[in-house]
Amino acid sequence: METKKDWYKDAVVYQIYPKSFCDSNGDGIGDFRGIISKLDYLKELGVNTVWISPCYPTPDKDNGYDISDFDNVDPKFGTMADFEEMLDEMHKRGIRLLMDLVVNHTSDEHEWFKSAIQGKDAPYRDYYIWKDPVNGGPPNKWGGDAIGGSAWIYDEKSGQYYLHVGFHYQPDLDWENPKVRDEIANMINRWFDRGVDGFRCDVINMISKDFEADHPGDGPRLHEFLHELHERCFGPHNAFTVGEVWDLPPEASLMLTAPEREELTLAFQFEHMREGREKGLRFYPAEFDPHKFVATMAKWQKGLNGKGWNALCIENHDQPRSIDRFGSKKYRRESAKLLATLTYCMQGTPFIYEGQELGNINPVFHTLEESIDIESQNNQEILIKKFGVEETLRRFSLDSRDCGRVPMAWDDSENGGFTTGKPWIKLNDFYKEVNAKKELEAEDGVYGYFRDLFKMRAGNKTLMRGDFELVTNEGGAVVYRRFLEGEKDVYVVLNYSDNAISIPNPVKDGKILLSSHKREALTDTLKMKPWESLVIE
Ligand code: TEU
Ligand code: CA
Repeated sequence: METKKDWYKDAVVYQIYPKSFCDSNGDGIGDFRGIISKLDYLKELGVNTVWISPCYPTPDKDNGYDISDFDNVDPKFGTMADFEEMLDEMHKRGIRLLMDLVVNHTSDEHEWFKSAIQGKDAPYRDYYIWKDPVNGGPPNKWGGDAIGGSAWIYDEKSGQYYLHVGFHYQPDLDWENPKVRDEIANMINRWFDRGVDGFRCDVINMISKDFEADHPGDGPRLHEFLHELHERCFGPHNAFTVGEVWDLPPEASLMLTAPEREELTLAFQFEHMREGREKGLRFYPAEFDPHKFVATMAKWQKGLNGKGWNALCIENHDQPRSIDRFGSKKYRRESAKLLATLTYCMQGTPFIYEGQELGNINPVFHTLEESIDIESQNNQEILIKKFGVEETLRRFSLDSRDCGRVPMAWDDSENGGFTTGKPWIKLNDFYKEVNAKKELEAEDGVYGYFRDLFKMRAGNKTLMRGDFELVTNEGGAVVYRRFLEGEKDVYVVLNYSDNAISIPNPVKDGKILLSSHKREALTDTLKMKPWESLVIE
């Protein structure tokens, strides 16, 4: 597909978690043919790019983020021919595809690791990170996935430790080894040869490590390794890449993404996702302050302005639903619309997670077994010890990664139209109220508002390229301005609260571009209903 440079600035990205999106063959697992059946639904929404979470062969301990073969697709999703048909059907609709690049580690069932663990001289041994014991124990104090555990696993056979900064079944690849870098670069180019358009890069700042540092990641050769990938893979294919990196300030993020760096195109910033959690910690809810949330997003708008580009994201497969965290279940549709208007009218590339366009909300975990994700399992014991089972279940229903992984509901039929079989994970308890059919039919449905928002946005140069200025951010009132030389200013006016409030109209003789409450006229003082959104120029 012909792609102009900087096409990422015009992208509207929709993340598909393939296991939970749409099952076409009744095995209870989403698949490529299921995705093909929903491409018109995505096109109509205004999506022109899809990020698909990993669909490579995997033992599925981390739902595909533990890869056992980089060069194939997992048979549960279909055949390579099905994948290629899906990609072709996307391209026919002007939809590009970003694959999930998970190359900091492999599954411990990857053939490389199965060989490496055979002994010090085994083939592929040096593809992984092995260290001798230090003072009879792990080489350093890095923590692993089990709370309080080590990131190092002792291998009796060789008397050495190997590293996993992720979960225990995800041994880290040794990027210091040029053979590893060759393997990965060649694999990436094989996916480009199949026609994919770019990659979301999983925990990519972990690929370089300083073993003396307190934490893994952001090591001394990170930029060198990324620049090498740009030279060998991303640049020649004019690819769109977005890095998953945590806890970087804007200036550090720019070191990864400023165009002149020739490393990544964008990097997710997750600082705003920490609001409403004690020290940003999952499962430890705290008072949510909407104005702090907005202020953090505004900080990133300023931080990257003119030098980089934001990835605008409030949901993904690791996060609970944004309405539960940052919105209001009492005002479900209104708050879904407000959060979308707040986020996607800012400067950057929108990323929507499957179901967000429906105003989806968290399921309820009634038993500990229902939340199957390893992060829930790893934290279960300590949470029960601290808070008991009931409170642990409440916290799972607030913040487990499974909150966003229960299947998409397409209608209110059995299994929400996701599958005719037994779904691999529980359904959302609310699928009869929140499903695509209902949202498409409702005159105030969330899907229609997202569609109108993206259409309005795509036709407005100020929103697509303009700069950002926060005007008001208190007492429930949020007002920001987008501005571009030679174009009309655009104002986003939001009532981010449960109360009716008045906000001075920032535009004289303005025109309504978008209204969550189908407002027809503007007045000097805008009497805003709870969670009402307005876009004016
Ligand atoms: O996520 C890494 C990561 O940052 C999250 O796991 C986060 O640390 C955690 O959810 C905070 O509570 C990526 C993938 O998005 C995730 O799904 C994988 O499990 C992980 O890497 C390992 O590949
Ligand atoms: Ca299936």
